[in-house]
Amino acid sequence: MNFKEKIEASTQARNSKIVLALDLPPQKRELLLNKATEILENVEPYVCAVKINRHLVLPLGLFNDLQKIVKRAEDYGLPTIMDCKINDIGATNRVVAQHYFDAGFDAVTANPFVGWEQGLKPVFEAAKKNGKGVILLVYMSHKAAYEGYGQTVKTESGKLVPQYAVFAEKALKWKADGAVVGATYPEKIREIHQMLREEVPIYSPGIGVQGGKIREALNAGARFLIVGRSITLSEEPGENAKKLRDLANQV
Ligand code: BMP
Repeated sequence: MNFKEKIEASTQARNSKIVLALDLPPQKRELLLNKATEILENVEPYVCAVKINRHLVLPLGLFNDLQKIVKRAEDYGLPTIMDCKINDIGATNRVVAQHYFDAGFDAVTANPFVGWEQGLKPVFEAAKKNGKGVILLVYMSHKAAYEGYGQTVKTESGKLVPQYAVFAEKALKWKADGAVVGATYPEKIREIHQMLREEVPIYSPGIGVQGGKIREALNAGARFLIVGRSITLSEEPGENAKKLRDLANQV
């Protein structure tokens, strides 16, 4: 099973489109590990995957305490995504991706801005070799996203198009396992979904704290909803994850 099939099977089996972004603010290493583990335990029945960011990798260490979290997610049968937004020369990208795959992650995120040859090609090759996935950034959720993802660029044939349309085309051409489009821009999700259709599922972060709405994101074509602080910083992460899952299932 490739990553796309793996997360699709998980979303069906668990009846959830929510990807938990297991992000926590800085705190003592031991507290952080305990808190992250506790949240994962409570939230696990209501999500289809776990996304980990440098919030945990930096303080816990990839081949150190973080392994306990990755292993636990795996034991629950949850696919894991390392949100490393790979963005360097190919030789470096290959090493970075390989470390995350060796640490047990099922997929990595990457920035299509670096291009293919000596850019992301080695990442896609490493993913294929290891049976892992690559999810590309297509339009981010933050306010300034238009400055990069929204700028007008000239294609090789001289046509003027938005940057995100070029990235969506790359996602199709490179057979990416997913495309990140912010829930804060449902109109962009709609437009990008029309290009990607069911071939490349849209992962949509920015729900809750950043202002994105579950209903709008799903109606526009998002397949998965990435949710962090609305769950991780709440008094009852499990209850909140359940509410968000149920809300998503009503759409
Ligand atoms: P939150 O739900 O707390 O806003 O967290 C969203 C998560 O998704 C964070 O880990 C963030 O780094 C990530 N993310 C995002 O918010 N917008 C993007 O466009 C891409 C992301 O990876």
